[in-house]
Amino acid sequence: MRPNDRAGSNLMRRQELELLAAKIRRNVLDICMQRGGYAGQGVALADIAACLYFDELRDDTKGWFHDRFVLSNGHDAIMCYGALAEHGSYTMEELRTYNADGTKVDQSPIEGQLGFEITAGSLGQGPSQAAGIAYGERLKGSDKRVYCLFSDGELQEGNVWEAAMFASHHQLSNLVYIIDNNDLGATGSTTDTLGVEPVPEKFEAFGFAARRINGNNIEEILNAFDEARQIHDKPYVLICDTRLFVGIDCLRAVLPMAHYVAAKDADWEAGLTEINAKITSLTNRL
Ligand SMILES: Cc1ncc(C[n+]2csc(CCOP(=O)(O)OP(=O)(O)O)c2C)c(N)n1
Ligand SMILES: [Mg+2]
Repeated sequence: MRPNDRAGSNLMRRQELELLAAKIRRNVLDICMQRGGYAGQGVALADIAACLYFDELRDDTKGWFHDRFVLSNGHDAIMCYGALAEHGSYTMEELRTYNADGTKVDQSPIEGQLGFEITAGSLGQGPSQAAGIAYGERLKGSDKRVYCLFSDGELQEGNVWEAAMFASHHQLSNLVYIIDNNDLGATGSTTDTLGVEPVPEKFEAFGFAARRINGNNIEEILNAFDEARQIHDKPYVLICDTRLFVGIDCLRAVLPMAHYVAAKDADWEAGLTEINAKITSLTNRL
């Protein structure tokens, strides 16, 4: 699907994406309830994933994407798995081996695994690699756009700021950084451990066009991607404010706001019941 090519109104486009986001949330729970995983991030990022995979990234002729997506914070692979299941490039059966011994569905993916451009897990690497890829695409004269998701925890890594300097110096307008700005790192709030704010102003000072949005508002996400495509002389950064488990209220109410959450079977079941009801009501609305 190409951006803005969808038949129907903007309202229809938004409603379809809301349904896809709900299905991604369901897939994330289904995958994580087997033996744990980064469900809080996957659920929170579902709206961004729906807009990215099903609206913004253009298709190629082989059933894959023309544009390139670089995941930097490997643990957010769960968001990609949830979306790629809807895309049809992974089956749920395969994905349910996530986090199992010997699985090919790693919690932090490796380069070459379907859907993943780089080996992620050592944080802070994606923004530089994505900037290099964007620079390379431009040297080749290609029109491919490069999108890189990384986290507020990664903003604490110096490498990210070297990449920002490089991207801006080379006016890489084919590069879009997407930041999961959830005020959370490995051991607690980034505000408390090593503050990263004000994020937009910092990137603007490095020469980026920056937009801060609610990462769970589909309209705001689509508008930002539209805006990014209109900019031709600098890279773009989309700062998405999110919080773990947004979109599944019962899990938000009972689970701790922590980098890795161990939920009980009853929590997973309650989350699935809530999201399945939402999927039914969003389907009926279309
Ligand atoms: C280079 C590097 N340093 C430290 C770590 C250990 N680590 C794993 S997760 C994490 C916190 C990451 O913050 P963020 O990605 O914002 O976490 P989230 O909000 O998704 O829970 C850290 C420091 C790492 N993986 N890589
Ligand atoms: Mg974080």
